Amino acid sequence: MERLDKIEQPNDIKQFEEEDWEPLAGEIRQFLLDHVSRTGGHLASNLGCVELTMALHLVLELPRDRIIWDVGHQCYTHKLLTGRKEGFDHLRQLGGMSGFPKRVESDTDVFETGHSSTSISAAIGMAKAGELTGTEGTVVAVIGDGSFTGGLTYEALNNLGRLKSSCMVVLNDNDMSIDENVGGMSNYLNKIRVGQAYNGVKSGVEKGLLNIPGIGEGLAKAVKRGKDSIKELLVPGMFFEDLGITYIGPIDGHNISKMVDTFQAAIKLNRPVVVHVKTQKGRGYRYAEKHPKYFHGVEPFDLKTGKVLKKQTKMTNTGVFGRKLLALGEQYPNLVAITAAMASGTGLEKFANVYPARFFDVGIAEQHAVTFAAGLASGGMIPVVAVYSSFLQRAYDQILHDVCLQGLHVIFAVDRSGLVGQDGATHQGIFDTAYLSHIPGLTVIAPKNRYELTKSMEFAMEFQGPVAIKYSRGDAFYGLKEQLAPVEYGKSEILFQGKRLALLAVGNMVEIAYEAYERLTELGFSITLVNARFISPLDEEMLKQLAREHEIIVTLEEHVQTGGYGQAVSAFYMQNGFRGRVRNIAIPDCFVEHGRVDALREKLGLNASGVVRALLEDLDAKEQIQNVKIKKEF
Ligand SMILES: Cc1ncc(C[n+]2csc(CCOP(=O)(O)OP(=O)(O)O)c2C)c(N)n1
Repeated sequence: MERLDKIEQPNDIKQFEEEDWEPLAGEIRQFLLDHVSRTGGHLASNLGCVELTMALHLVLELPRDRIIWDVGHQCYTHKLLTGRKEGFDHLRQLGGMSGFPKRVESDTDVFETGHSSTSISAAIGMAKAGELTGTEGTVVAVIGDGSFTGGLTYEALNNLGRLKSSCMVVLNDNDMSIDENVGGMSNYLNKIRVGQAYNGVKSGVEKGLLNIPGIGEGLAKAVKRGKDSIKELLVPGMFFEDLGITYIGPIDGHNISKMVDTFQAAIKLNRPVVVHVKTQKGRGYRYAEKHPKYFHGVEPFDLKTGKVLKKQTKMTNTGVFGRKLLALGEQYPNLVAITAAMASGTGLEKFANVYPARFFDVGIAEQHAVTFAAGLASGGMIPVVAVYSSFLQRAYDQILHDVCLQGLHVIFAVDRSGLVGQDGATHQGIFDTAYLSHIPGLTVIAPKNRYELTKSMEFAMEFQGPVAIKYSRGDAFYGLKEQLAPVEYGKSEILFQGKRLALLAVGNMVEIAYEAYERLTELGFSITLVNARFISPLDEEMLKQLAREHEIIVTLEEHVQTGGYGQAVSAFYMQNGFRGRVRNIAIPDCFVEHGRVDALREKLGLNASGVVRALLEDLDAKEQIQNVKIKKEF
């Protein structure tokens, strides 16, 4: 890696002559493949934007100029070009380098992202702040065509045309979201790319803009006037032009010199510009080119075969959900399924194949997905909205105002609830109880294992009102199969009856609680173990019963403390005069960084050892605590 090794800090790329650019791109690709195949991470998107990132780094002066990476999963080359090569050895591991832009890592990571479609809004804000404070520097938003389906993008474009701030939006169009990209805008971009007629016009427009030195506002206007005289449908990027944003493109996103020229010219315009760049997802690695979906985010894999090293032996919760939904689809002809660009991630692919007319991928548009579901429910359908917990955050008002206020029968399948691991703070699903459980009329269920997940889905289909079912990432829990009380509205489940201490666990934490229960039983303690199951409404009857029979109540959940199940239980006991002790084991109110879930749990005291220690403290079992310390691991 003779060239890449010479890059130690931002702007070092500028030392290379044009003939070195392509070989450097090759070295970067090789580096990414070597490392991501070992650590796992986002691969296909990063392979696709190597040249694009290089061109930006060649044109811009960092950190004076600022790049905002939409979603941020494609920032690996940016990290390499800003001197963070070593960080790739511990990419996405606890304490290691993040897979997303992080301000603490570098002053060239100017804005943190993870959820899509935020970059243009943030870029306009930065550009405006620059104008107001007299701070120099170009602001660039890099956004993919998938992220371009998110509503915030249009709010931003609408505002950009009006504010007229100098801001360059690079539309990185690889014709893919994670799955195939969908929707009218995707079709529109596609037409620009492939239409013969457009290309003729395009080259004229490009020449006009790019080949005349010192292009100014006047020229841009002249070009636009020229375009206005051509039928709108024949002009590339008319949509943007009409919003007051200059459109340039599409250009080849693997041709570095072309991009360098274009970016330079676009920046000189000193006004809002969209540069439409066409790239290939997975470029340079044949398996990723062929299966960009699979290589969007991957676990460690064998470079030679492209096969993931760790075999999935058990079914995931997502798989259980997907399979059950398929069965319910047959039983309920009015069941419809909705995803916001995560058909494979949420396990809806099977349903989509069998019931294409009842499946809707709305793009990265969680807010629309929820209100669209509200409309479907009003029209007599039973919509199931399958969304990751952290992405559903942005649809809070739609859940409250459009679904729950009207008591509509919409089912929210809240996937990736709890810690998700290596994607880090933006993706951890640790706020959902807080943003869901206080909404009047919304029933919130957290099933303990795979069997209960399917039973909860059956319950939700029959329940006349909004229901959210939350379940975690990764392997489904197969244990406690025999303990399966029928899912009854608002009822928790007492799994084992003991005395003195009752442990109430939520969802995926029942597995951990069960492990802790078994350890304590081995140590001679008899405690009560409860599966909370319903987070909202609380099972007040059961809480009262537990209070009569126990001195200590402990709640356990993979969720932040504030707004969690534990806090609701504590509040209930306080208001009802419980004289015993209540302890909440939860995540402190903080953002949880990246790392493997087991490592994060250990750190947060949310694994079986941590829970046992906490319970022994509550039981005042000093001697055993010593043992736990010495043994460390159970
Ligand atoms: C609000 C939100 N919903 C869903 C996602 C999950 N997600 C991550 S990347 C991605 C696809 C983005 O596609 P695109 O912007 O075209 O980038 P590409 O990966 O193709 O380069 C999706 C849906 C997200 N990050 N944020």
